[in-house]
Amino acid sequence: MEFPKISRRSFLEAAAATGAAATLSGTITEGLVPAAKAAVPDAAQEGETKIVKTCCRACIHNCGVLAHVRNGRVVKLEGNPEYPMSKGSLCAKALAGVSALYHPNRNKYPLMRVGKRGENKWKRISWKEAVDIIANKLEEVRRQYGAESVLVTTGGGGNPAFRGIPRFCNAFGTPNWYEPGCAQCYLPRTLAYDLMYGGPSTSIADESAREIYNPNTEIKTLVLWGTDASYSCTAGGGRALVELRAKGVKTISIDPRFQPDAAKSDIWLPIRPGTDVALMLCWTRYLIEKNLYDHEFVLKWTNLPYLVNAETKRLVRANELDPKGDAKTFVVWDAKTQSPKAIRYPWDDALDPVLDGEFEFQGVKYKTGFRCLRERAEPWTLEKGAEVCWLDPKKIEEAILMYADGPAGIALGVATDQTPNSVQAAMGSVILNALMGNVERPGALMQRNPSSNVVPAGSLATRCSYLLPEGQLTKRLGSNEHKGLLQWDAGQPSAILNAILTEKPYPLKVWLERSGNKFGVNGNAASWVPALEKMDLVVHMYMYPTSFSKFADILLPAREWLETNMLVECMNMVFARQAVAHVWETEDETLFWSKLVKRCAELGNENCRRACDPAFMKDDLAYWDSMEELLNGRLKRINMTWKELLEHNPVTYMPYEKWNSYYVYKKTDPKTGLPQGFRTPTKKLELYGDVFIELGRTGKPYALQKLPPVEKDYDPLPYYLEPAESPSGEIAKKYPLVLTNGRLPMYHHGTLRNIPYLREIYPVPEIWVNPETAKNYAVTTGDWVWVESLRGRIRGKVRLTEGIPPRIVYMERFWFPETLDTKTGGWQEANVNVLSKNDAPFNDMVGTYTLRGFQVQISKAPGAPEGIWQKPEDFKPWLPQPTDTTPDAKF
Ligand SMILES: Nc1nc2c(c(=O)[nH]1)N[C@H]1C(S)=C(S)[C@@H](COP(=O)(O)OP(=O)(O)OC[C@H]3O[C@@H](n4cnc5c(=O)[nH]c(N)nc54)[C@H](O)[C@@H]3O)O[C@H]1N2
Ligand SMILES: Nc1nc2c(c(=O)[nH]1)N[C@H]1C(S)=C(S)[C@@H](COP(=O)(O)OP(=O)(O)OC[C@H]3O[C@@H](n4cnc5c(=O)[nH]c(N)nc54)[C@H](O)[C@@H]3O)O[C@H]1N2
Ligand code: SF4
Ligand SMILES: [Mo]
Repeated sequence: MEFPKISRRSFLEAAAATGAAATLSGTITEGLVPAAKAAVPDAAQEGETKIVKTCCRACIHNCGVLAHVRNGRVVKLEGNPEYPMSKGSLCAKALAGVSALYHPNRNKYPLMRVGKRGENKWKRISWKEAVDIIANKLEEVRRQYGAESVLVTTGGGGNPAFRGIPRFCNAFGTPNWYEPGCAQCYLPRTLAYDLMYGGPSTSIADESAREIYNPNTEIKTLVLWGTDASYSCTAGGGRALVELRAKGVKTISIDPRFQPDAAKSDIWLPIRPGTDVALMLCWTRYLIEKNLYDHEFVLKWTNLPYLVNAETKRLVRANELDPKGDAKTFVVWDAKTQSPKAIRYPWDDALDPVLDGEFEFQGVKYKTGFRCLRERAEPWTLEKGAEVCWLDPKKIEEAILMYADGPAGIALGVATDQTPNSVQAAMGSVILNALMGNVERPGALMQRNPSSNVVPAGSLATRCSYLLPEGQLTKRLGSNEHKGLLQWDAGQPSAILNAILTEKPYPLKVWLERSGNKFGVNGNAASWVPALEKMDLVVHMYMYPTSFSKFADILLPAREWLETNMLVECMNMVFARQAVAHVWETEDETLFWSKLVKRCAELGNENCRRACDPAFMKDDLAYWDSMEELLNGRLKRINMTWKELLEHNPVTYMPYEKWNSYYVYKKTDPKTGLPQGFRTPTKKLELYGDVFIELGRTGKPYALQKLPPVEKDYDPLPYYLEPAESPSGEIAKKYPLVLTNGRLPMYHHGTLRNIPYLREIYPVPEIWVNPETAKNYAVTTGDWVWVESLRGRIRGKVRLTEGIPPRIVYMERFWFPETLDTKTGGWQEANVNVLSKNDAPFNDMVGTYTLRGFQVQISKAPGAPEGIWQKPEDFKPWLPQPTDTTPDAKF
């Protein structure tokens, strides 16, 4: 097996030969962005070097950084050893920060289109003008078509102030925003863990999974289920895994791709993409059948002994047995009296609850939650699991037995979020963690920790959901059917797309987008082109022009992470990400949304006026004059100001021992004198998901108003859904291979393809093909092939490897910023999202579509796409350049 070879020497030699200091030619986007003006001399060699503590944001983590600054320019980056997760490590994406900051193709000033759309003719405008023009248009369409005709979008992973978008929408009055992650990333897991547990999910890459960073952890086995932390959380989780393995912790990798964490694992299960829930049900069945589960924990701390009405599928409550009974008390089957009995929380020694049973009482049929789960898992023998998942039954069994030897934990990654079976996989992982009692004990991944609350869910301020005007919630596109979206206040991309195209149930007129290249990250990217063309106004806020900018009417220059001030909470500490430099007229987007709310208020938007009113908003204000005002407001929670934080950066807000608390559910609730339990309706783990039925019928616990019920109740237990395009279906005759994707360590989603050093490591997207598969197509390593799905055709460069099983191929998203000047703008040539699918079936609860696990065919292509750069010297025009430093913009 071969992996990409990393050699920097060839590039450096090439750069030296041509003169490492870049020229000022603006060849790539000439016209789109004015050429750079060399107002500041390039990094002077003399002068004192200051070291400034800040935090990285080249991916969704925030690893601590020490920035070396000389004569006002960042000249070097290294890791800050104080950051408890990365401990001084940085990955290639972070080190690219200098190249990104001083990239010649930054968006430098607010620009307004003067030619036709896509003609690439712009005039420079001020920030004040930009805000004024946008606010006027917003108010115009709000009056004419309603606030819901405004769509706002952002990036999921990369956006450091993620909640700024829903906050803006709630203040302005539109229910319609989306980001391409959400139901395709993280929401399925946040939803299942929140409803079933009341705590965070167990992911390493997008949640903290703090137990893996505990130097004294008791964990014995770690299951990496659809996650490759060494690629997706390189400097933090990837680094921690190295230490854990060195200490003897066993790891299991469930992943079709032989990535570094699979290579280092004790057991690798190369699962068929999109079949994870089948494997989870198979594990569940085995643990129950072989009596390996933690009987005591399941009986006392999950809702599985509670009775379910076999007809309504709802948990039985005490007031159903006896009108005087309490609606918040649940019912068990008592073996002593052979009758249903209300059981007081947390336990009643007078009763002898049956865990697994089916009963009839006064003409009503009941089953315990446990019986319902057992029946659901019943068909999933090792053999059946192996057949569906393309695995070896003996290997599956070996993996289950290794997992059963705890304390252990299942870290569920994003892979399962990218098929319509998404929430069910997250439910399955809660069940598997809980069946083994791997909850809040030392060594478990399911843990709850205190928080300073300075950055609610990683963002600088809350979503202010209560601001959305009455009646607007039911207009949110997609979230009436998929009520799990309410947890994030988000709409569903396909429903939004459909509304734009059909103008039903209403038209959308303005699109404000503040991330990179939506064509790189949205499913079935090409389907968005006609939607963009229908818009009256498109605003794109980003650090660089991308393929999306070609459709924009206004371009706004966003700051790179080295230019922003932000609060970062990591375990029991708060760090400051502080601006180390500032180039051109880039601005912090948080402030932009704030100023837009203010301007709309001035133009007569009553809702925006409320959002700016301190008397109404108290300490949840949606408008700030400066970033410092906002940061100071948040820092009140730890009695600090931004200036003070910078002096002490970082601060420890709680001693580690106190923060690192186990068994939170056993702590006494001062109000009741009883153990506080889990944050669920039963205070037990809701492994029988009555909560999901309630969500579908009412929108509870997320909707702030009662919503009409979904057509069909959500299923309270995980079920397996065969991929919509199945290799055993008709479609496989023409498209016989299953395509999937997964992270690359040198890029973050659509970003960083414009960084010379990173493109040298990985210049073009590889398609991994098993040698056995390759025989059918007569292709070998280095050949270019066409990759085609029902939705389109792209090219990829073959890597023959046994690191992907036969009948499966692997490829990542890719676009070529060097071809921005061409008609396509670089997104159509080699981007798996040209192939992926954004129509039904969707996940019932959150609306997930299919990004992984769909059918393709390959055939030999004549060569590489035209005009793309592949050789190190090609990337020369992107070397860091002298830049203009402009004072903060005036809105
Ligand atoms: N086929 C396929 N498609 C996928 C995925 C997949 O695995 N396969 N993954 C999905 C997932 S999990 C996700 S989360 C999405 C991600 O897709 P996106 O959410 O679009 O990607 P991000 O990179 O998170 O986009 C956010 C962008 O914001 C930029 N940014 C950072 N800071 C700032 C700032 O201060 N201001 C502005 N304006 N921009 C800033 C980042 O550089 C980044 O480019 O893609 C999804 N799409
Ligand atoms: N370098 C880098 N780091 C990132 C990001 C990035 O774009 N680049 N994005 C960030 C974001 S937003 C997210 S959500 C996280 C995601 O972080 P992870 O959850 O670790 O995500 P991936 O690497 O996308 O997917 C994990 C693995 O799933 C495998 N896989 C593919 N299909 C299947 C399947 O059907 N079943 C199973 N079990 N496995 C499958 C892939 O081969 C891949 O190795 O990473 C974050 N960190
Ligand atoms: S993993 Fe890499 S890119 Fe992500 S925050 Fe850490 S150093 Fe930066
Ligand atoms: Mo994500």
